[in-house]
This record gives sequence, C-alpha cells and structure tokens, in this order.
Amino acid sequence: METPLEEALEVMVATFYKYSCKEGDKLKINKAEMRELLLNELPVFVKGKIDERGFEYLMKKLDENGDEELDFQEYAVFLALTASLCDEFFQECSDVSNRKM
Ligand SMILES: [Ca+2]
Ligand SMILES: [Ca+2]
Repeated sequence: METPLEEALEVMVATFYKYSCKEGDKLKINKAEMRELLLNELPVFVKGKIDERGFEYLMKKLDENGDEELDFQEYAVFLALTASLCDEFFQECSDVSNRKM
C-alpha cells in the first residue's frame, strides 16, 4: 500500500501531464494550461489571491528558460513554492491558536 506522501507525489506528477497534454507541446504547460490547472486544481489557493497581473508575474518567475512554457523542472519549483506557502499558512494558524492560549 502506498503512503499518503507517495500518493501525493504521484498526484503531483499526474497533474502535470494531465494539463501539459492538452495543447501544443505535450511535455510542457503553456499559459492557458497553467491557468486551467490553477483554477481547477488549486481553487482555494488562487481564489482572491491571483489576478491577471499576479498570474503573468507567476508565469514569468517560474519560466526559468524564458520559453513561455513550464517544463517539469519549472513546475516542480512551482510546487515547492506552493508547499512553502502552505507551510506559512499553517504556521500562521498555529500562531493564532498559540495567542489564544
Ligand atoms: Ca502543452
Ligand atoms: Ca520554461
């Protein structure tokens, strides 16, 4: 049986290909594919946080080699960023609960 982390890693990889295959280069995520990924897979995360300018900024930041698409390496950086944002979120939560005590 797989552990939750193993399952999560599989989902992370599968999610990349689920969107990268939609159009153009099947091994890369273009802007339209990324937009769809964010809206469908991370709705709570992007809600009210990422507007059009934020999205352009995010794409530019992640696109290390400047080909305007995200390859798997660049996507992995995105996941790492998202994970660390999640971590900050949880830390803020524990700060709040600490203060209540
Ligand atoms: Ca593609
Ligand atoms: Ca790129």
